[in-house]
Amino acid sequence: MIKLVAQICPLIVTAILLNIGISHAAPNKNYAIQFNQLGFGVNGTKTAVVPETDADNFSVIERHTGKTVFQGKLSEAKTWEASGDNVMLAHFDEVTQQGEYFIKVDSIPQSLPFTISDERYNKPLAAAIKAYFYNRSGAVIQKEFAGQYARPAAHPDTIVYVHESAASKARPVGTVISSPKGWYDAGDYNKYIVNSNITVYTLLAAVSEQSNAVINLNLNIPESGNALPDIIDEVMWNIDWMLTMQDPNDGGLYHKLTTKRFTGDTEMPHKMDQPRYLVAKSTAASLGFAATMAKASQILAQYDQHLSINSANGHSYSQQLLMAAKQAWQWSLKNPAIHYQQPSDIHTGTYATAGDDLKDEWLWAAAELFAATGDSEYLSKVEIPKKPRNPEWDKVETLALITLASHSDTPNTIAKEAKKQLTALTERWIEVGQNSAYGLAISPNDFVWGSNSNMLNKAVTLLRVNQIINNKDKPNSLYEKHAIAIVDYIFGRNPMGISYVTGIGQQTPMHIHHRASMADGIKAPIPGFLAGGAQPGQQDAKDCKKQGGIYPSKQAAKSYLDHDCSYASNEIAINWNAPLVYMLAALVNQEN
Ligand SMILES: [Ca+2]
Ligand SMILES: [Ca+2]
Repeated sequence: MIKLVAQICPLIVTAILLNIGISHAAPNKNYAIQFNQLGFGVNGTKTAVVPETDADNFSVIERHTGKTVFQGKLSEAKTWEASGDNVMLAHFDEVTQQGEYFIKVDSIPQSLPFTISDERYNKPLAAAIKAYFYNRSGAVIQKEFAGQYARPAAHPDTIVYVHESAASKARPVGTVISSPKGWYDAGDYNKYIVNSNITVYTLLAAVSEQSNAVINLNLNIPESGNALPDIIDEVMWNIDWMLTMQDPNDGGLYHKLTTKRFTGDTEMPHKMDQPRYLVAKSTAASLGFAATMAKASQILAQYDQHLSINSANGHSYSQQLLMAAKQAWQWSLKNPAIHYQQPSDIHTGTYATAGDDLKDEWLWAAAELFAATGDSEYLSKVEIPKKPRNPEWDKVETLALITLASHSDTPNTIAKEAKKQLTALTERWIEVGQNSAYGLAISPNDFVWGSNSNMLNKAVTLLRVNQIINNKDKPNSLYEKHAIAIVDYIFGRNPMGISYVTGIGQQTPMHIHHRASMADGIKAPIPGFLAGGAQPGQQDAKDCKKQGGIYPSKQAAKSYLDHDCSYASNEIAINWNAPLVYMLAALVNQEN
């Protein structure tokens, strides 16, 4: 991350609309009627956004017969603060016949076609997980698994140098360490622990909470056909690397493994050979690692029979993870507030928590270690925050609250307060959604760097909190409605009229800021990546202008540029794809 700073043969129709790798045009402003480009589930909510018009009604028309199958009244026009647009909503839940349709409103060009069908999300889910495979460091990306995106192995990281900022008695400056595997963090080729923590954690939450959708998925990766679910194989590619980032001498975590500068803007990874360094230990990296490995130890325990045993002490893989978590916690107790500070000769991403009291990281590690061990000592100093926030790499208290509220052994007073705060947080979002012109629980201030992921984290949180505070058999439909509406936003119900995931949808990003996609000479970007999304900072606007990339608007929800110059709106990142995976898995479970 550069942030320094039909009854008409529905299967065929679906196959056409979901086809990965067909050529896509750039977003077309003529598609004024916006909706989820993957279509709608047979029994699901169906909403389209229509620009303000004098017309009162809209029609849903069957594409192949031209027959009007439904007529409805448009909602009253309202302004969406995030885009400045006046829009009306068209609801057509009543249309439940599988098929291909379009929407017609007088005086507005007819909409793109869409399908009504189930099983819309199976292929997108597999693609969103497979994206991690393409970002593997140290792996040959073979043709049989990657087709045209095959490439040689790169960044083996078997020779990595201890940077001055990370030097210790046992590992002085220049000590050579082997730190292989892991995923490239984003559009760049570096690897960062803080961002790996929330990414792995979120993917593991999907494995445990949406298991039916992901456990049997064949991702067509080298480990397909072994004894482990492919999603576990993929996540372990990064966990194995993360374990090498822990100093065995004291349990602390190095913050990152990077070159000194961002390199190779338009070079394939295997052309890069600049030296790489382990840089500075930090408390945020160590506590987040403790939380993530404690979670991983619980979820991977059921697979221990297929995983390696430590020959020195006989510990199973999951026991090794828990030990690593405890050692990171112990290091943090001795080093409670070491914020990452960028050394003067290092210029890669910071993931710095300066100005952050790390209370949320402490809470997260405590909650997960308690859940993994049952040892209430971890909760002795726990304070439940009054204003929990939407999860992000540097805001993790809500993840802790969900664990504390759902664990059966959590002391009553803590569980009760956690539930109370989670309820207050999510009810505020639902209120926004109920009053929104777009029908979305999205506020203008959600348009931060990586806004698409920010919104998907809201959706994930809505579903997870719904499971906790509402009866599992009778979930609160507003929680589900607004979680799903956010997925609609991602796939096209947005002012850009774009499906923000590469290769998935009818109008998709073609020029993501992702080095391999930029350098491989292939027109279509590597599929399954979520673009960062609109955000009004437009930090790259000057540089992009020189390259012919002009933002269409200063409005928050339109501050998106499908140009590879746009690291501020069109980069990809491992933590951004993770809540996408979670939501797609949840929807696969719902529709299949
Ligand atoms: Ca497998
Ligand atoms: Ca924090």
